[in-house]
Amino acid sequence: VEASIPEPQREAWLKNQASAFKDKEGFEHEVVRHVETTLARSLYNCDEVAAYSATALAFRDRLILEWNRTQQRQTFTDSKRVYYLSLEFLMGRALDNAMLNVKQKDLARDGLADLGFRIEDVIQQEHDAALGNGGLGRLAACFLDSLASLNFPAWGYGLRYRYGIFKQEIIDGYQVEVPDYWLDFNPWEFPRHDVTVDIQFYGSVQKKTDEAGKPVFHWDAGETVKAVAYDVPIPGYDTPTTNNLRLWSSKAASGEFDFQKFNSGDYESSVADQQRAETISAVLYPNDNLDRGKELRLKQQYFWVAASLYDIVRRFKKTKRSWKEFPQQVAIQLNDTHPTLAIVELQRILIDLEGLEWNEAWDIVVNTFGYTNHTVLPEALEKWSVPLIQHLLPRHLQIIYDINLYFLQKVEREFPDEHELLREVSIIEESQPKMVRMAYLAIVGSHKVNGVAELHSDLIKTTIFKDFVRIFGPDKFTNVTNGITPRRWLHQANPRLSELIASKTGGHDFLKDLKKLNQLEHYVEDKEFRKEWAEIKYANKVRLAKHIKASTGVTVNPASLFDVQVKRIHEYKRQQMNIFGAIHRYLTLKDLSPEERQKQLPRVSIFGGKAAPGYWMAKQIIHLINSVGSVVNNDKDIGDLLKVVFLEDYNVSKAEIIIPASDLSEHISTAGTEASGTSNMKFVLNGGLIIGTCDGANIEITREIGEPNIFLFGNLAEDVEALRHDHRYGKSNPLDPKLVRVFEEIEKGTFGNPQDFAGMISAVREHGDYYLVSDDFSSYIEAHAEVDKAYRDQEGWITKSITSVAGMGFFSSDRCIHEYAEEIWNVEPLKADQAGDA
Ligand code: GPW
Repeated sequence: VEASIPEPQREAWLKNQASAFKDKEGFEHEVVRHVETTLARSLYNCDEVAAYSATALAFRDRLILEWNRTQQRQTFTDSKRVYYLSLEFLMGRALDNAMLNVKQKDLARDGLADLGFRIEDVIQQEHDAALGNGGLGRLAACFLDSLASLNFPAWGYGLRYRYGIFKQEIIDGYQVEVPDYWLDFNPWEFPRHDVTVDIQFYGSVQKKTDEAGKPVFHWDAGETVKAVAYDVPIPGYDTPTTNNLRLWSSKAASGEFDFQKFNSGDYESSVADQQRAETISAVLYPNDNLDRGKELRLKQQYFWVAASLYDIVRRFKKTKRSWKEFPQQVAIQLNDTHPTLAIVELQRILIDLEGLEWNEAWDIVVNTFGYTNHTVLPEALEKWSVPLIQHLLPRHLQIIYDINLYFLQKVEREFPDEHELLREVSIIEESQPKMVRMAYLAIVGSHKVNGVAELHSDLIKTTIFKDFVRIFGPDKFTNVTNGITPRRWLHQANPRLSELIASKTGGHDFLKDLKKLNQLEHYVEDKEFRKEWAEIKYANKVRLAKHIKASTGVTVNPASLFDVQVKRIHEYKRQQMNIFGAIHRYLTLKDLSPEERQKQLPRVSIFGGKAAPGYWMAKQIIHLINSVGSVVNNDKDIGDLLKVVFLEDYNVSKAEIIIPASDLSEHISTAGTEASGTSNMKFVLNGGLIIGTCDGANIEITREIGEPNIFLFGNLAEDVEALRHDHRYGKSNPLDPKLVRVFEEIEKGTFGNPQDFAGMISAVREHGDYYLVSDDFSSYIEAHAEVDKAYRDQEGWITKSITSVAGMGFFSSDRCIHEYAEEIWNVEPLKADQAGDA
């Protein structure tokens, strides 16, 4: 490529190559230049927003240079690329992360100070990029950080939603949803108006025959929409790699709008066409762990998958390789079943557009894809109705039927007498209407299927996918326990703790090799170290207390035990059990004499999380938490002994304040329901202890940090089925009197109109207690008593805290990415010299 450019031109280019700022002066120069030119402002009207904007632009310029070099190197080395397809990327803020990853934060702090700004205030001006719901979206973001930090040639593909997850406001104790329009000013994306793909929908399929008499299928589109690429640079930590996250935005294929219609006076429909196209990428669906089967969602999925595959195939074709080499060049990971249509789309490209034989194409497809499952909850398993797919994607439905036919033929050959089995494993559910089971399609079309924690991966093999283990053999199924990036979740969120750890483990290498944390074991008894450790936690609690005061008006004492549950509100995550427990604590305190009361340990119960707008029970839980808060927080008998706060609009940037400040966090899902959980890892990495059930990654955390350092309680996954059965047939144990009293107090109206909370109570008492709150309540309360006891022994608590952090090396997302690379993708990172160090 380079040789094709004439020498004098090359010289002119190289002489004028852009370069990144190298020192504080260079940085200040860039900031002032952006303020004065890009933003058209000056010294006299540069507020914090403008300072943020200019700083972001200065860093963006820097990233894009690295981005360009990275893309050139990856093309030049022609190595296999990983493509991570996810409908959600919950990135949070980018500036702080960019400054830390390129190791220029100190320089930026000094430079901004010279210009009259505090870096913390500047960082705070950024709007979160909140293109995700919860754990699944944040996992994708952590994986991008690790892929770049490990020098893997990797791309993320997603949708550029105009509206991310809604902003949550709490008004009179109720959740109110406000749209999150975040694109007003976003310096982190690069529109690529030249990178577009036309995406078809609807229409019909014509079957013809070619010269050789072979049938060929032609899909005549009923509607075409344009996908436009927006690229977001993803810098690695202390690496030359800056990878790409490509987000697709939809617009009308015919340009602005239909002038024909416009000129003939039909303004409205010409605008309507344009708006219909733009609607596809307009909003993120705000459901976590729930499939609602909406047509627009299916349109989003196909739009994104088709644009991404077109892009991937186009890149592959430039290498001029034969099709059978495709899986040696391309690995595509499906983040849950949301991108499963990619399997069908690639098969369609290969047989309909490229003319490959079915079997040859299917081998390529299966060897290209890997599928990650993130849930066993039946209501979250995606199914699309056959009539809907028939209408929207007629050719794809035919291909799905063919995939199913060949698959069922294989099953019939191998299990000739098991007629039930065919119905059980069919990709098509024979219901009314018929439904396409996307998880089954994803399994059949991938070479590896993984769960996200050991228990979860075992569960999928023995429950929802057990027949597929028999059909494909156990080797197709594997586990990759989730992880988190220590860069954002320790170094960025908790800089003082990161410095302290660095001072004892030989610098910041632990951020790239988290197993190095185990060296902290040598300092467990070190007095100075322990003191500093405790001081850092306290300072983080002071910071959170300020935030609580500012956002809720409640004053909390930082010397109290901070007990935190922040995550999406869901019955399976059991925030209702937590608030019932808090009520129990309140009633117990009220029972005591004033003298006895003063001997109790002060606590703050901190909640945060969004409820899906249509999830009535989740909203009721939020309302109860707020109602309990307004009673407890104003009770003179109680004072500092108990505060209950609900922090509004929990998101990534708030997590960065909350997580480092927790003493105890709650991961209390019904055993077997939380696939992994990842905030559990973040809390422990920041020196907080956890109270939790034997569920998801809690089990592996226990193994790594040791039983004495975690407060486990509750029934086991293996007992859940029998307990539910007992509830259904009225054979359960009577309710714990403590829980009875909590219910009575709610029903008396102590926390406002009992009618408002009747559903939560009857779910437990009358409707089968599906999430086993009554079965786990006693042991939950006992575990909290253990927590109180342990916290009173501050020295013992600090020992647990340090020992736990020392054991957390396993939970880096870098370890996950290595496992995916080795077991599923068969890719290697670029070596240091290839990656650009040379
Ligand atoms: F239902 N998860 C999530 F599996 O955050 F698709 N949203 C979702 O819609 C789903 C899963 C889905 C979460 C799991 O609940 C959590 O346990 C896990 O740690 C996380 O995905 C990442 O694997």
